[in-house]
Parts: sequence; C-alpha cells; structure tokens
Amino acid sequence: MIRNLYIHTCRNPLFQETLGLKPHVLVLNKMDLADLKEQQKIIQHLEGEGLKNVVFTNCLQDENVKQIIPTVTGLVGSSCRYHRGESLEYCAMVIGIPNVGKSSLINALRRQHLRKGKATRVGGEPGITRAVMSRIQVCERPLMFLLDTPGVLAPRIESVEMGLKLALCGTVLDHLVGEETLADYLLYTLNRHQLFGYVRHYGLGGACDDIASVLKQVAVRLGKTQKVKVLTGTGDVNVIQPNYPAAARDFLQTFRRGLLGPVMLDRDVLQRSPVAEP
Ligand SMILES: Nc1nc2c(ncn2[C@@H]2O[C@H](COP(=O)(O)OP(=O)(O)O)[C@@H](O)[C@H]2O)c(=O)[nH]1
Ligand SMILES: [Mg+2]
Repeated sequence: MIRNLYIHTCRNPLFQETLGLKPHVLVLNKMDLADLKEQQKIIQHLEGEGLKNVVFTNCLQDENVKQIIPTVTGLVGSSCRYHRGESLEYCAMVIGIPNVGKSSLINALRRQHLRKGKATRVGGEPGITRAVMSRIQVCERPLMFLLDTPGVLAPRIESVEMGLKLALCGTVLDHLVGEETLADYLLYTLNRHQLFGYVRHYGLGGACDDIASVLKQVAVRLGKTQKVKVLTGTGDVNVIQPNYPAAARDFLQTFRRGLLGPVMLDRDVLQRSPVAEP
C-alpha cells in the first residue's frame, strides 16, 4: 500500500476492506516534497488508525527504499496466518491511488536489490499504468515479486477540501477540477501555512491572497501574456492580457516539483487528531 505523505487521507475503510487481515506496509512516498517536521505526530496519528508499519520514502533518490523488503519479510514471517510451508517466494501487491509513485517504487526496489533498471512505466499523469501487469521480480534473496496495479483504489473523497488536496497532488486530471480553481486552493493553503516560497520564486512584491492578482504577476513574469486589440469609442487600444491558465499551470507544476518548499497538506488533520495530544 502506498500513499503520498501529504495526501494522507483520514481513516479509509477501503484500506481495511481491501487488505482485510493480510500483512501490509504503508509506504508514504514523495517524502522529499513533504514537510516532515512533525513526522512523529504523523506516525502516531496513523497508529491511531491502526496502521503500524509505516515507511517514508523518496523513490527518485531511493531513500529508505531498502527498508521495505525486510519489513515485508518480517511481517509475513511473524504472521501466524501465513503458514508458508515450503514456499520461499514472496508475492506482494502494490496498491494506491494514481500518481503516488507505485511504479516508481517497484523500479526503485529493482535498482536497490537487483541493480536493474525500469520494469514498469512511470508517468506524471494519473492513469499511466493501465493494465495490471504480470508480476515483477524485485529481489533475489529472498525471492520477491511485486504486482504493479493501475491505481486499484479510487480516492475516497470525503469532502471538497480533501478532493482539492488530492487534486493538488496530481491524483486526478487537473482539467477535471480546473487549473485556476486548484491554483486558488494552492495559494490559500500556502498562505494559511505561512509558506511564502511562491513570493520568492516568482519575485512578487509580497504575499497576496488574491489569485487573479498573483496569476497576473506570474504570467507577466513568465512572459505568458498576449496583446489584444480592444475597440473603444475613441479608437483601438492595445491591452496586455495575462494568460491565466498558463500561469495557473506553472504555479501547480512548480509546487509539485517541490520548488515552493515542502508542504504538509494535512496539517489540519494532524491538529484535529486526538492521538496528537500529549
Ligand atoms: N518528488 C518525487 N516524485 C516522485 C517520487 N516517486 C515518484 N515520483 C513521481 O511521481 C509521478 C508518478 O509516479 P508513478 O510511479 O507513475 O505513480 P503511479 O501512478 O502510482 O504508478 C512520476 O512523475 C514520478 O517521477 C518521489 O519519491 N518524489
Ligand atoms: Mg503506475
């Protein structure tokens, strides 16, 4: 099971239903993009949800990827339900919503344990892994295979805000939500968390909570403007029109690349968490 750290959803009964009693590891990937100052609180919160085996990873830099196989073998070994008999093979399934890095994790495991390259396609657009592929070997000793899946778990969207968080992380196609709506939510989030990396990144005059004004400045900054002729009673006037959609797209992509700084989108969830209290 794999989830982006910063899209950590509330108790998701789907996980329980889907996984049932099978041993499982929760991989919180893209740790490079997450603000992990409150890592302990995150772990406590997850434990409160009954999720114990948590590994934070960065599959681009192979950070902590080596912890996964020992965790899996430890869990299977200690699970009395799994009388493995003579079988020395492990077969595990990687599940999670689109774009959290399931395929990247498989490739990272292969790099770490087999010194092999890509076996499964990675893509930034949700839905690139379309068909369930055959099992892919990720380790020799112990012999372990993983099944990549095309996001078999649909995001369980409990509220508009959670939907926006998921969309910010690129787990649904942007145009379904609207890039400018998403950019607005991103700006609101950054300001609320007092993360002003965007002001520095785009060289803005200061923090601002008006998305139209921010996108206008971003568009000018990026040269994403066009001249249009406006006919007035006294003659034609040339006006510069900012390309708002292009500015919104750049704002979102810049955030997703981590260039606006690490963010913990679920800070509010953590603060509401009863287990976070001392
Ligand atoms: N910053 C960052 N990006 C990642 C990481 N792992 C995967 N990605 C990127 O996330 C996108 C989706 O990855 P992919 O493996 O296709 O996700 P899947 O849909 O769950 O299989 C790709 O652009 C990856 O390069 C990570 O640890 N950090
Ligand atoms: Mg995939």
